Amino acid sequence: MSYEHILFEVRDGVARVTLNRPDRLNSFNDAMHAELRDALGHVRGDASARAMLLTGAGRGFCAGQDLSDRAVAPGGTAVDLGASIERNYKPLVLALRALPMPVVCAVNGVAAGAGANIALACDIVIAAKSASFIQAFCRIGLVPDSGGTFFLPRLVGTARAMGLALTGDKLSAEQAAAWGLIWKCVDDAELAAAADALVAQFATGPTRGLAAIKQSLQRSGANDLEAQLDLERDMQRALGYGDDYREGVAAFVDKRPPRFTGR
Ligand code: T3D
Repeated sequence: MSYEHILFEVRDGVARVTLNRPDRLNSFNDAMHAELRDALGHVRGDASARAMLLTGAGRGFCAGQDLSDRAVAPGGTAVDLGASIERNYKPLVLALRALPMPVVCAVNGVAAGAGANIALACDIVIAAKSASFIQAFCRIGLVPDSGGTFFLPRLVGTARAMGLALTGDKLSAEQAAAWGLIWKCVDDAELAAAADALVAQFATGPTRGLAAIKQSLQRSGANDLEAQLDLERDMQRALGYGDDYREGVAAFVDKRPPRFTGR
């Protein structure tokens, strides 16, 4: 499949996906969803990909659903938004969460509506100082989707989640970092280098171990302590038989940097 609305490459162990409809602030139409789904399928099936970077082209990260596809003439039939979620947004969020590698989101500008929550579905979010997060749904009579009602209260607590979702106020990247909504906020000029450094670190890291960290943290919200201790035991057992653990220990003992293969 050739891509028109995203840029995609896998290089040096890193899959790079750039949302690329800058004149529409990279808002989603069906075609961009289909391309992104296809690209994520490639990432999942490409053993050379050990980390992923998601970002946006131009001045915005993503403004959510392309609303020009949603205007209904008086008397016209409304679009079934549930079908849109089922076909596009839900599989996208689940695919990002399930990728067996760290997914870094570099938020280069405004992230609004589903754009904000797709960023939050990634494992690590770094944002440029000029970026912002807007739960824009309430402004058009909708509920936060793409996991917004799941991620927001878990990341920032109910009070802040309610405030963001009910007002649709713009949250600056600096405030988002201060609240713990995202990992880090950096100067605009430093965003690309900071994101590159992170994905390069992950792409040479113990991939199976990093994937297990991601999965175990994702599952901790639904588990009680004993179930989570069991999960940690099972993951540790599996990882303990892996090449990367052996290499990590050998490198420590030899006082040299490890050479992880991702196995
Ligand atoms: O529908 C379903 O399938 C259900 C799922 C829904 C998921 C959702 O995401 S619903 C929420 C949709 N998104 C929004 O409500 C956000 C709409 N956009 C904005 O509120 C503002 O654009 C921003 C706050 C994001 C940025 O504001 P600003 O002032 O920096 O830029 P702008 O001038 O508003 O936008 C620049 C251009 O992008 C502009 O086009 P123009 O005038 O230059 O030709 C604007 O129309 C376009 N644009 C921005 N967002 C969207 C968009 N075009 C289509 N859809 C958009 N979402």
